[in-house]
Amino acid sequence: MRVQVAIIGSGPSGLLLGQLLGKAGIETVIVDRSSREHILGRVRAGVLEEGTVALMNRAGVAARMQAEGLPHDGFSLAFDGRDHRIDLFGLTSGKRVMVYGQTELTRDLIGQREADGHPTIYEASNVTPHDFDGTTPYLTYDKDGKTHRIDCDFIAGCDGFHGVSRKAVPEKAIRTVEKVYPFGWLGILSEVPPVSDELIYANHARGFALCSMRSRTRSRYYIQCALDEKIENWSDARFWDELRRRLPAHHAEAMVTGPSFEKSIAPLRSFVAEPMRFGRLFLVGDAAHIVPPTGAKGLNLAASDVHYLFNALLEHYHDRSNAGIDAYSVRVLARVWKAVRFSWWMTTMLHRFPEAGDFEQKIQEAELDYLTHSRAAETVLAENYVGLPY
Ligand code: FAS
Ligand code: PHB
Repeated sequence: MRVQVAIIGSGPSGLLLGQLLGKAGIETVIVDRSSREHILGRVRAGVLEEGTVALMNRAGVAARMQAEGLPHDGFSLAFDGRDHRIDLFGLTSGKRVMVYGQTELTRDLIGQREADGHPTIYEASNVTPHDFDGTTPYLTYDKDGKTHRIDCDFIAGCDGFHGVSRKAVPEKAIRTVEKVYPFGWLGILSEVPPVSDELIYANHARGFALCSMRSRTRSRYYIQCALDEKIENWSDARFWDELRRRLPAHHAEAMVTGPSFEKSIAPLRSFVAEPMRFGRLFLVGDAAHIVPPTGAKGLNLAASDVHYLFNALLEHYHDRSNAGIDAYSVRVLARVWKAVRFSWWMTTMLHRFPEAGDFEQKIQEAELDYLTHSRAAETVLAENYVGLPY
């Protein structure tokens, strides 16, 4: 098989890149180690920046998102028993975010890829990028008892944090920076109406909590938990009780509870690999960077990487210019690090750190107090939350 761009990974990065390239007449194949069903069953992000929405529009897969997604003009911070609303729309001169689950976005992208007849190879094992430091890179993978080869011009490593692409780069050619947080998020999905029309990020002595949603009838809730927590120790009743204890009384009393149909624990880390381009191999999305979900940036960073790489490849094929390709890593990392900073800042401001002393606690309270009394401070939060310009 030969294509122009071989994509490893059928998550949001790979699918969005594949859709944009396909619409531009650039041939791709996506190779993923997971099954189609497993990929469609993943529950992850819930908030899309305007840049991500625009890319979905440009990719021609935005119809359901526009019909079913929930535009949000603000969210609330809850602490000391009260709420403080951050008016995203007012503070950013009209920008907002779209609440639309990553699961649905993935479903839309897979559906459109199949409708357009672009190939995806699922359940491929030993996917390996080769010769990407030269001009004739290729992939190999095993399936149905045979080893297959895909020749290509470029390889997009869209295979997430645990993928093969980053690990295929010689150690001396890549630098990584990591911060692991001393807690995780225990999240549930439940077919109950959300406690509020907008998201609530809660700072509480018992730990962080987040009230989010997937629709007006489906809620997504998270509570900060210890890293060694086990799902089996968390009945629905225990989760609901703990969540309500971390919210102001008026939310706790109004909360509609019900059975969860998804329950999971995610660790929190900040991670960046530099650079993000190695000859004809590009790292995209979680393959190159991870942020704690507090700032709702993970999926959106993947989208902005795709924006830069798509335009760079378009320049290569349509304008015979490699300027975008050569600038890819510097351009994406400039935006990545600002999102890493924001996600770290939101996480540090809203979570309880086991090792925090009185000083750190007072700083956290001062941060929240400053935010609720300064339009300038609110504006900094708002412009980062809706997404900095590409
Ligand atoms: P993905 O990890 O989504 O996709 C990578 C794909 O590559 C997968 O399909 C995988 O099967 C495939 N792959 C991996 N290794 C391979 C190999 N060796 N060969 C072939 N294929 C391979 N972000 C938010 O903004 N908000 C959230 O609330 C949030 N919650 C999250 C919860 C969890 C548990 C996780 C893990 C992430 C969460 N994220 C969240 C971040 C998440 O949304 C990512 O940013 C997003 O999935 C990134 O998309 P991709 O870069 O496509 O990587
Ligand atoms: C979610 O709805 O899953 C979600 C929303 C906002 C975040 C993190 C997760 O910051």
